[in-house]
Amino acid sequence: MLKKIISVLLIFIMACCLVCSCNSDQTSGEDDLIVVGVSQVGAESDWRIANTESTKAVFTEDNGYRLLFDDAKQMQENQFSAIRKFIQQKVDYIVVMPISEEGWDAVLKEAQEAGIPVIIVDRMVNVEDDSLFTAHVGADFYLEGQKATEWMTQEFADSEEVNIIHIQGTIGSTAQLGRTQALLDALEENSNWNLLAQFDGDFTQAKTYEVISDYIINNDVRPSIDVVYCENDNEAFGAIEALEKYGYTCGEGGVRVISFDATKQALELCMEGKISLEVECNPMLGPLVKNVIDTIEAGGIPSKYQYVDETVFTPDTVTQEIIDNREY
Ligand code: GYE
Repeated sequence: MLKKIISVLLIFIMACCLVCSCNSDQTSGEDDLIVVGVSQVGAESDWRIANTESTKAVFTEDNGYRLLFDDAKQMQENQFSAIRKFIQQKVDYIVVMPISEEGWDAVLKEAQEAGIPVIIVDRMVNVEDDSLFTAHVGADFYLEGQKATEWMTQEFADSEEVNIIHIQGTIGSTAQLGRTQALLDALEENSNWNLLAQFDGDFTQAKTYEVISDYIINNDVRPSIDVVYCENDNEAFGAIEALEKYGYTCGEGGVRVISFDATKQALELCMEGKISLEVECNPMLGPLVKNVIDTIEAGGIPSKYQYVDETVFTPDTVTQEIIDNREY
């Protein structure tokens, strides 16, 4: 009888162990790695590619992590599905680079109920309850825009009129909202600035090339353009390509192209004088995100909002050394 009870108990214990190991799925497992699910925007720009590389470089097995990476291909619905899958997989942390600010309450609530800390990276989310995320690591996009408009104010201090074309980034993303708002505020303050046209360039070279080309072709009178305010470098590449194709020169004495990000390729164009102002936006956020997780793992509380320091470059200030040392 005793033998029978012991063997039944043994079978029961073995069955429990089996169930536990199946349930643990991607999480702790046998290897004790910290499992991080990352939902990335897409691969729309050089900035984004650098941001992805910076994230992948820190969350390695050698550093003690297992990375589950999902590329949302610029569709926020894909981000929601990826996050729901991470919750099912019982990851330890969720990292999200949100496409646009709106629509996050429900899915972040699900992560909170599952007890998984969420770290928002790069752009922000607009949620009713900010306990839905643990920390935000990114940039102050309005401040970036202000740096650009301050430069314009100085540069065009003696101009009677300033004709501006505005190429926006992905509509509803924090980077677009901040950079756009700074320009709109400056337009209010400078009555001699004219907004000739405003287009959605979706942060891509191809779309920007298309909208600027169409604008030039569809105008009966050749437009006189002083500034093209592009909300990222890939838009600036598309703008320069289109402007040059239709006979404009870019730089001093021609169209002043303003851009954000300051990637290596853009800094080269800045040194050549074709981009008149580069407002830096740092994509190398991986180490900061890792710090947030390491702080939590060590029992600490990371600071809720972390902004990176950023500078500006003009053809006069950018040097070959800066370009050579650029990681992205
Ligand atoms: O400027 C752009 C990218 O959100 C800061 O997204 C980011 C922006 C960046 O596609 O190049």
